[in-house]
Amino acid sequence: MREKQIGQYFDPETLPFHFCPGCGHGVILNHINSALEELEEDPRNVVIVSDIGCSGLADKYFTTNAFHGLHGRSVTYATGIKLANPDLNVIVLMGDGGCGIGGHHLISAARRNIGVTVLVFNNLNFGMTGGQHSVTTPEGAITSTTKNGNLEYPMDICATVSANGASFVARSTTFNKNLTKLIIEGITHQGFSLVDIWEMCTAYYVPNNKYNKPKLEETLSSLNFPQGILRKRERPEYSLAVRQYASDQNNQIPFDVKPLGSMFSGSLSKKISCIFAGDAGMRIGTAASAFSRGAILSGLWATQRSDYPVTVRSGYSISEVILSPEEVLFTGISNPNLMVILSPAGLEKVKSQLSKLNEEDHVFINVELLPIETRAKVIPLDFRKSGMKKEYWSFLAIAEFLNQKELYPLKALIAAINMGTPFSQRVIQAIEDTVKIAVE
Ligand SMILES: Cc1ncc(C[n+]2csc(CCOP(=O)(O)OP(=O)(O)O)c2C)c(N)n1
Ligand code: SF4
Ligand SMILES: [Mg+2]
Repeated sequence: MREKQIGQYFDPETLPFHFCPGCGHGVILNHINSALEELEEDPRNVVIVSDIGCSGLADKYFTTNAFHGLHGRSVTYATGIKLANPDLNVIVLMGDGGCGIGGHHLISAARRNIGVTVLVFNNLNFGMTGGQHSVTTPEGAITSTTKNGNLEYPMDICATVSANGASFVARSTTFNKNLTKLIIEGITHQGFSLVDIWEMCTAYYVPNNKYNKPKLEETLSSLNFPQGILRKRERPEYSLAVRQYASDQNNQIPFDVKPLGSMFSGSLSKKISCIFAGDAGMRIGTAASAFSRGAILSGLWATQRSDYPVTVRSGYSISEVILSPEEVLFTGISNPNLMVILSPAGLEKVKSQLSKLNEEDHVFINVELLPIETRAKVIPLDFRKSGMKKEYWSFLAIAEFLNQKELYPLKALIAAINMGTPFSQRVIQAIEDTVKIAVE
């Protein structure tokens, strides 16, 4: 483990790097830290978007905002974040593997000239998964997937984004003393900026190729890949251009999210954790969203997490909702208080949670799924009485629940439903009237 430099942007509790000894990733992180310190950026204004791989472990060392998603997609998340709030300083940390897997995202970001900074941790192989060759592995290089030497020509990341409109492009190695300065230039540039940083994977690429600093420099010059600032030009930055366009058209920006106001008053005094379980196509997620929005409109806090199999139109659909009079800082549910179960697939998926419920908790369940074993109060619901299609059952169940438990007014749920996809008046009326579906 390397000694880690402690700065304003690293966790003050000294979290040591978990990279292999001599790995270039730590060197780059220290330069990023120095760059942010020199810029005196407010950490709350910085978002580090990390990719996957050893380089993807980097965000946890920073005391900034962070987003960690799928391999190769970091640039897409960064684009969304910057579009939503152009004032944020969005920095993507991705490996050469991520550049290959998400190559087209990189090109699109460059074309758009979205104002994010991409720092490529280019160690010429997939470090985390065992040193396989990547898009930047030089010809002839030995990796675990090119035992007799790589036959492919390496991708020139800088030339690729440059040719596609990037407005700041630079290349460096971790041995460059001025790397901090280069990163600062990238961060302060208004449009899309990328710094391709060549470095050492001491676990795989270095031993496989008897690699060292002179060899790295030699590779760069034999490929005719220059170092330093390779492109700097002015082009309209995308998130600002979108806003300019919208204002010229007298339009609202579609992704300018406005917070929901508080129009009703809720009577919830402590946190309640709810699980909705049904089939795909039963609008479980939509109903859970309306339930959450209704709570927010009633002055409460709400979080929602959804789960469904890869197949969107078949199998289970689950939504977990937490409502609270106070801010919810953890969105997971270990012990639910309320379960709404509508279908066999939904029941199968959440069955193990039933034993965690206590006497004061509730299960609102399709009567056809009984019997179940639980200590909670079971309220059987007979949806056949409503004459409504399955896709509206979860709304009816929520209305019934609100009617019995009075967490917040039914009017708030209706207002929340009306904010989403319009329903037929008949359905709204059924929810409003809380069609009696509970079995007496
Ligand atoms: C879509 C996808 N494909 C493959 C993987 C498996 N995977 C995890 S890390 C990794 C290699 C990462 O290499 P790189 O981006 O160069 O980062 P490094 O580990 O070298 O820092 C791969 C292929 C994955 N997580 N997701
Ligand atoms: S496997 Fe390679 S990239 Fe990963 S920490 Fe070790 S040296 Fe660094
Ligand atoms: Mg790599």
